[in-house]
Amino acid sequence: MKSTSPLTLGEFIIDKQADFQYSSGELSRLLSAIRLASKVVNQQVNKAGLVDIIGAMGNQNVQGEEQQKLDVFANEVFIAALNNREVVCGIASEENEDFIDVRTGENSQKSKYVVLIDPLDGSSNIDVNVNVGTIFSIYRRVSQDGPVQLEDFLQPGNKQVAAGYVVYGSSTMLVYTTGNGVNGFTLDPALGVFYLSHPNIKIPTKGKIYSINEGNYIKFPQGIKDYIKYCQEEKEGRPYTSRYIGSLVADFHRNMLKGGIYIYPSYSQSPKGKLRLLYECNPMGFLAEQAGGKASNGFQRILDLNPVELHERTPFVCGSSEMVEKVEEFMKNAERNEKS
Ligand code: AHM
Ligand code: MG
Repeated sequence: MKSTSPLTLGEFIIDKQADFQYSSGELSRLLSAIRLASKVVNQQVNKAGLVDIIGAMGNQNVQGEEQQKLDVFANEVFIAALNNREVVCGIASEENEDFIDVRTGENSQKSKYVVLIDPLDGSSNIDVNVNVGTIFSIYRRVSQDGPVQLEDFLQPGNKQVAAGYVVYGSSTMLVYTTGNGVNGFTLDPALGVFYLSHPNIKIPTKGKIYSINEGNYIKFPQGIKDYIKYCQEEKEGRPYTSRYIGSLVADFHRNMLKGGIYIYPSYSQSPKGKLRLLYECNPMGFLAEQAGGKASNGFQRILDLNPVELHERTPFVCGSSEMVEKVEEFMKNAERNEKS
């Protein structure tokens, strides 16, 4: 008799292992390590208001931004989980200046995978009890044996083997792809088990939500200003609804389920925007495409960009395919008008 009990993430990972030809189970073990680390971080995020773990530590991360205690904690937990279980040969984190060679044990020396993580994205939201998230991106190393090299991490997003995020929200979810669609799992906090709650997620081709920090309007490129005005016009099903949490994971998650667009454009002081290509945009871009959506820098597909440094930034437009195409149209028109 077929079981009617919900599928757990652990069971799902094992079931899907067969999708990979010649799979050694290494990717499954890697995903299991991420699952474990996310539960540990989830516990602390939930306790953020209770224990004295929040608040600025007084040091800054490599981007010169203030680091919160929970960022440090999440960073350590993810690195330790991946390292101790010997499931990767290298890790790069948004919180660390350099990548880490983790080939300490026999298995990690043999491992072919590297992981890039943003351990706690949207961390300025912690103090006010608003959603935060973890983002991860997995590649096969390109260098041969021996210590991992920078080139193992500087791969275009279209080479990702898997990517996903954890959203620590009103409930905690882990959403990931291995290139065969997107699946979402909700954590039962009493049992500490993730259950498959959102199988084969598809982002609607069109939506009614636009998510952008409109306070920076004056600094945006003309194409983005024009698109915002378009969203606000009373015409053909518009105006759209504006929703911006300021937590990429949460904004992306909502837009993926409901249909919408997330934009972090370039702005006058920062021609490459704010978000990091490797830790934020590539994994979200991979998920968006796997759910039937799109991700762009306004002109080009995010996943085709060739990274030149670990912490590089890029403008980011991501979500429902028709909405992303519309932004690209506005960007192209504005560029054409500026030239003429
Ligand atoms: P972080 O990695 O330092 O937390 O920054 C990334 C976050 C995103 O989650 C969010 O969408 C964006 O920064 C918000 O930035 P802003 O406050 O400039 O709108
Ligand atoms: Mg981040």
